[in-house]
Parts: sequence; structure tokens; C-alpha cells
Amino acid sequence: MRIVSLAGGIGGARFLRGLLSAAPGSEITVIGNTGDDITLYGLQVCPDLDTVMYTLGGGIDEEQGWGRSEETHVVKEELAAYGVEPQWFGLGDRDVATHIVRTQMLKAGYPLSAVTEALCARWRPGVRLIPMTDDRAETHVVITDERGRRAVHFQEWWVRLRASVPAEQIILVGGDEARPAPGVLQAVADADVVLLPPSNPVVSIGTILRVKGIREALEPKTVVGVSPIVGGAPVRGMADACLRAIGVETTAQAVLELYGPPLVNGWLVAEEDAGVRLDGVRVEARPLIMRDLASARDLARAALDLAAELAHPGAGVREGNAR
Ligand code: FO1
Repeated sequence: MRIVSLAGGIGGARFLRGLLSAAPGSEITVIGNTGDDITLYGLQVCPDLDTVMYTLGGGIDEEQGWGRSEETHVVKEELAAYGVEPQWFGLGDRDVATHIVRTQMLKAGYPLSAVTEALCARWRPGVRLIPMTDDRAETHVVITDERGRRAVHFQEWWVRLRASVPAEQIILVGGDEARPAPGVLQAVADADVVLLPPSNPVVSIGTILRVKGIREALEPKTVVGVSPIVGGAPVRGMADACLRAIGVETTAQAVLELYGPPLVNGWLVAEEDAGVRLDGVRVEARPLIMRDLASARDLARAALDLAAELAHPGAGVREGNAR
């Protein structure tokens, strides 16, 4: 089976680990969010791509959900000793190597999609990881604080400010010009099913959907999404602060409406949100908390089962393994 999954950071990566376990032998293409990317100390950092690559490749710092396991921070301490800014965003020593390889390949003229393929040759994530675009598309946030009204990089709002200052606007700098990276639209066209994991609906899934042509390519496909909101709160992260910024309620219903029926055909919600309804969408209640591989696998399997039902109404049985 050919599966395409959009993905942001931690929630998306954990869902993908469950998907690999639920659908072994499937061909999985991940379209990764690059709106979080930031250039720091001259290095190109791609947090969401790296979280997927490290998580599926076995190199992730499990409890942080980002960065490398067995990490040290000597470079970070030395940079601080030189008084180099910013000091609110920490790169681990092992992680720095990834950014050095990425930066030198970008400077040599390789597109981000080729760089990501090269990095994945080491990590072997078991999926094909493609950035949503090879072009620059960076999420910035308009805030008003003691220095007045200004736009800051998403990471400054997210990491330094911890979203404590309201986001008046969320802007994708370069978003209007960004084109899907090579292979993205083809993978969607070839897909048997498309999944929207419980990543941040605004700055991850929402960002990918803003790249020209991606939403349109997805609409004719069987698309099943997993609500990132359970009982009125995000499962993790600060999706509520992002949803507030675009005037959307923090509910499973509101996020479904944000994505919309032409895009989403199936929607998995938590049992407490079983009342969610939208014409043209099949909603099913399932446990959504991924506390370990087994629960992530069960969630991914539920998404695939719903997709199979939608693609072959009344089949009730996923092709390949009858119950
Ligand atoms: N998050 C933090 O809260 N503090 C950090 O210092 C930090 C550093 C960092 C370095 C590399 C990387 O790939 C991710 C990092 N993150 C950090 C997480 C990052 O902000 C998030 O992973 C995404 O941007 C949101 O999904």
C-alpha cells in the first residue's frame, strides 16, 4: 500500500513510528514541514525534518521529542562564552553535525530535498522524507511587546517567549512563492491513502497545506486526519496559542472545520469528543494518546482502517489481512 503522511514535529513523528509498525511493508512518503526552519550561527536548522529523521532513525532524545539522544552541549557553552546570540535556542553537539552537513550541501547547491535524502541515507528512517518545499518558507509571528509591534521568527515566539505573548498574526515568509519539492505532488497522486497526523494544525499541517498546489493535490484523495486536540486542549505543544492567533477555537470540531471536508474524508477524535460532526466527513472516536509504540500503532491502524472503509465502503476488511 502507498501511504503519504504530512508531518510536523513530535506528534507527527510519534504517529509515524506507529504507522511503520501498523503497516510494515507499505511504501510511506512523509511530506515534512519546513516552516520551523531557522538559520543560526550560519547553520540551517530544520527542526521538524530532523525530529522525523531522528525519531524513525532511532537517534531522537525520547523525552524531549527533539534533538539527539546522548547529547552534549560543549559547542553551545562555548558560543555562550563568546556571548554569541541567540542563547535561547540550544544546539547539541551531535545535532550540530547534522546542521553542518546540511549547510555545506546547501551551499554547494544541493536542494533541501537532496540534502534530506543524503542525511536519511545514514539514519534509514524507513520512510521517504521529503520537505514540503525546497524554497525558503519560514513561519514568523507578529507580536507587540515592550519593543513595540514586530515580527519575530516562530522559534523565538515558541522557544524564547513560550508563546506567552499573543500571536497577532502568523505569517509564512516566502509562502506565496514556495513550490512543492520534487516528488511531493507525484507521491500524493500515487497514494492509496493520505494521513494527517496530530501535528500542530496551524504551524505544521496548516503550513504544508499553504504550499501552492498541495491542498489541491490532496482533495481528490482519501484523506484521514487525527485530531491534535483532545477535550478542548492540545495533546502536547501550544497548538491552542496558534489556533487563537487565527481565530479558531481549540476543539476537535473547529480543527476539522479548519481543514474542511473537501480535504478531509475521515476524522479520528478522542472518546470525549465523540459528538464532532461535519457533513461529508466520517468521524470516529478512538483513544488518541500515544504513550508508547503500541498505542501509536493502534492509532495508526485505526486511521488506516477508516481510510479503507472510506475507499471501499462496506468492505470492513483492510486488504491484505482479513480479520
Ligand atoms: N525547543 C526548545 O524548547 N528549546 C530549544 O533550545 C530547542 C532547540 C532545538 C534545536 C534543534 C531542533 O531540531 C529543535 C529544537 N527545539 C528546541 C524544538 C523546536 O523548537 C521544535 O521542535 C519545533 O520547532 C516545533 O515543532
